[in-house]
Amino acid sequence: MRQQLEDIGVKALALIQKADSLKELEELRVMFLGKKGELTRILRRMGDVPADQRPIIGKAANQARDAIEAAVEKRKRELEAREQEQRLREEAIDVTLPGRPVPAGGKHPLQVVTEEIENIFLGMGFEIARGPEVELDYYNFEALNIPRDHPARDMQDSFYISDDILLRTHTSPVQIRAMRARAPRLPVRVIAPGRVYRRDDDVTHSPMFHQVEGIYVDQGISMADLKGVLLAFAREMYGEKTEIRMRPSYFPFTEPSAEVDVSCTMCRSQGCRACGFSGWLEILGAGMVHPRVLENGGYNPEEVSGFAFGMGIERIAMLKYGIDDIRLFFQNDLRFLKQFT
Ligand code: 2NL
Repeated sequence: MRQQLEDIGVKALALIQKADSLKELEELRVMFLGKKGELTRILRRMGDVPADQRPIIGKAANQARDAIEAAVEKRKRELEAREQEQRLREEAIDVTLPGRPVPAGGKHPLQVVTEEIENIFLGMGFEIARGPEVELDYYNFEALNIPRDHPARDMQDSFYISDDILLRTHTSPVQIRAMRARAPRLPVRVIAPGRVYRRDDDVTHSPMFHQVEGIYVDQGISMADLKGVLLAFAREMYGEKTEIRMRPSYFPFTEPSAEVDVSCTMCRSQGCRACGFSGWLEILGAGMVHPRVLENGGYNPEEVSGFAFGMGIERIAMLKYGIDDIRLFFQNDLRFLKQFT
C-alpha cells in the first residue's frame, strides 16, 4: 500500500505538472483527490491495514495528499498567470494611437455678421444693450408712438402672449429701456442686437429673425450725425469706396425718416441681380427720434435730439454670402453652416 501511495504521488505530480489548462488541472485534481479519486479509494481501505501499520500508512497518505494539493495549487497559479498575461497582450491599449477627433464647431453666419456690426459700432463709442424677447405692449408699441390701429399691432402680425404682452417685433423696446435707465444722463449711445418675432414665413421672411438697432441721443444731434455714422459703418462693413444715399420714408418713431441704401459692392454700382440692376442695396431704415419717443424715454425734446436706425441681420448676411433662402439659417444643416466658419 505504501508503494501504491508512492506510485500515485509520482504519477499525479507528473500529470499535474503537464496540465495545459485550468480545466485539465481541475479534472486531474478530481481524479486524484475527489470523492471517487485514486487517493480516496486507497484511504477507504485503511480498515484492512494492520493496526501497527496504520500510522505509517496514514502518514504516507497525508504526505501524498499534501504533495498533490501543493502541486495543483502551484500549477494553478502558473496557468492563471499565463492566462492573465495573454489577456493583457490581447487587450493592450496602444496609448500612442492618435485621439478621436472632436469636431471643432464654428460660428453661425448670423453670429459672424452680428459681431462684425457690433464691433464697428463699439469702435464708434456705442454700448451694447440687451432686453427681454417677451415684451410689454407698452415698450414694443406705445412708447414708440405706434398708433393703436397700426397693422403691426394686429394679432395677424405679432405673437401675443396676453392682451398686453407679446414677443418683441423689433429691438426698439431695448432702446426705450436703455433711455429710461439712463435719463437724464447724456449721451445715450447704444445698439440693440437680438432676436425679433413676426407672423411671417416665406423665402425672405422667417417668424424669428435678427435685428440690430441703434440710437444716439445728445444735445445738438442732427441728420448730419446720422449720415456720418452710417457712412462710417457702411465703409467699415463693405469697403472704403462704399457710398450711401438716403431716401425719404416714414416710421411712426422717427421724424423725418429715411431709407438708407448702400452702393452695391457686388457690381460696384454697375447694376446686377443682387441690387436689382439699380446699383444700390437697401439695408437700413433710420431717422431723427420722434419727440414723443424722446419724451417716453425720459428726455425733454426741447433740450435734446437723437437719431436712430435699424437693420435686419439676415438680409445683410444673405447679401454678403449670396444666400437666396432665409430658411437655410434655421435648418441647422451642417453642409450649409460649414461654409461660413
Ligand atoms: C428698419 C427700420 C428703424 C428705428 C428703427 C428707433 C428706435 C427708437 C426710437 C426711434 Cl427707441 N427709432 N428705431 C428707427 C428707424 C428705423 O428700423 O428697416 N429696420 C429693419
